[in-house]
Amino acid sequence: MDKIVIIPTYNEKENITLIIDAIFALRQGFHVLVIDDGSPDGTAAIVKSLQLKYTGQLFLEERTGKLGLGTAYIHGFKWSLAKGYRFIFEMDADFSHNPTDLQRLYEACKNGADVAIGSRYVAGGGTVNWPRNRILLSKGGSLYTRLITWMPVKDTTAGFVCYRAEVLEAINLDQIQFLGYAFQIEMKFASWKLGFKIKEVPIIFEDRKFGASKMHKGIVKEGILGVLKLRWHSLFKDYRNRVKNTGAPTVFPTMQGEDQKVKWG
Ligand SMILES: Nc1nc2c(ncn2[C@@H]2O[C@H](COP(=O)(O)OP(=O)(O)OP(=O)(O)O)[C@@H](O)[C@H]2O)c(=O)[nH]1
Ligand SMILES: [Mg+2]
Repeated sequence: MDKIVIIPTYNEKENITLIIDAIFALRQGFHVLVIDDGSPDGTAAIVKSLQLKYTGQLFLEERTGKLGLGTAYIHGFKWSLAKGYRFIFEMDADFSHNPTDLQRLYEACKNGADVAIGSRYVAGGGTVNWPRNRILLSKGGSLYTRLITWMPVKDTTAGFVCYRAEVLEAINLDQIQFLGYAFQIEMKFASWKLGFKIKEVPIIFEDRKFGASKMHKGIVKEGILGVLKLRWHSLFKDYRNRVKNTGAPTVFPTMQGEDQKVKWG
């Protein structure tokens, strides 16, 4: 029970078999957990059929509707902690993240980092085939986040990450509020505020070739407001204590908890 890659999916039938096969083809002992939000295209059924081939290494959690990337990951984090995994990865299904980079993130965590981020914006990192407006949005978002929060991370919206289990255990996951890019920013912000060591590992990020993007204006809006909220709460509302796990057991399974999120005061 060493390492597990969490892949959230919504309508990824063109990618899901290929990405799962690619991870197991590495033969580096990664297990995979897919969190599917009732994809109408039948992504979950494909995963179920692959489970026969990858028994005991490929897992599926199904939720009833599109509940967002953030709550999918929180669900996956709790599931993975409950099973005892020590290195827990976030990765997209659409090949924007190259499976061969998983081992580099793992090694960074093995060699001293608590959180290893696959980063587009450190030397050696970059993007391929991404439209100019997406690059601008992503780079602008990262810069904006750094200006407001002073967080020492270059790629703040990155979604290719390895967390040591200790980090996720230390965070009160029920207090993570956001869903889209802001979720990625908040996880890094919480890790940093709790004093964990974050390392950025350069990666080349490629635009998806198959399937449709789930990106929409609401995600950007949540990011812009969310960063201000994080800063405000860390200045005046004791964010650090709020997000620290005080030892109360995290509830699992979380389907109900996801609907009953604690609202920020
Ligand atoms: N379970 C679940 N997965 C989601 C949800 N929204 C997106 N995903 C998955 O999260 C991953 C990232 O979503 P993408 O649409 O690729 O988002 P993105 O990478 O920001 O956008 P693109 O660059 O346009 O691809 C993919 O594996 C999606 O299938 C959701 O609400 N629930
Ligand atoms: Mg994508």
